[in-house]
Amino acid sequence: MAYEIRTYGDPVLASKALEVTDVDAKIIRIVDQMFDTLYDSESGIGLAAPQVGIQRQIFVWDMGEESRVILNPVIAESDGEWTYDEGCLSIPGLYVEMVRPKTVLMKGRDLDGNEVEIEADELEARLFQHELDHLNGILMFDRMQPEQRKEAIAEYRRLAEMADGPSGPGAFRRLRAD
Ligand code: QAP
Ligand code: CO
Repeated sequence: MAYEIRTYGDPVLASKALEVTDVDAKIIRIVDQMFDTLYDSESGIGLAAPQVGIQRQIFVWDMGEESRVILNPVIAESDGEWTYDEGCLSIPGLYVEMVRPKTVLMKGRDLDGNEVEIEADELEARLFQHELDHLNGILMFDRMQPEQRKEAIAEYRRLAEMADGPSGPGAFRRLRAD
């Protein structure tokens, strides 16, 4: 069963996720439901647990090849610069050009509890950095300069209003976002 995706303004998106200490049945179930949520979403390629209201260091991704999951990820190394129009399932409709490192080395654990190391560049490296930010309560807005941030939030509010109408779920977001 899919979870509901939390959107900008929901306090869980600004909170830090806790480490996963053991991979029990509950964690497996959460991961399964995160995949259901990712595949139900329109064109999502990555999803972090806080985006579905769960404060655990877990994210899932699928760039069209296979379903992947990582627990307790850290970025051990990063290098270069790459510009990309970044989007987020929790900020639907908004894409903002952001510069971040081009290549990363991510370390974490898989569902068997084994250590994993993944080297990535460009889109996949961007996905890892973006999802890792979610686990630290960081959204794209937090990575912008004050001017760009003000504009991006205003633009997102316009989009949310168009999507939901003035008394729809967007009203909640507008209140929380202040
Ligand atoms: C994170 O993002 C990411 O606005 C994953 O209306 C960011 O899956 C990976 C999405 C940058 C690589 C580069 C966004 C879907 C999906 C939207 C996503 C939308 C519908 C975003
Ligand atoms: Co996101």
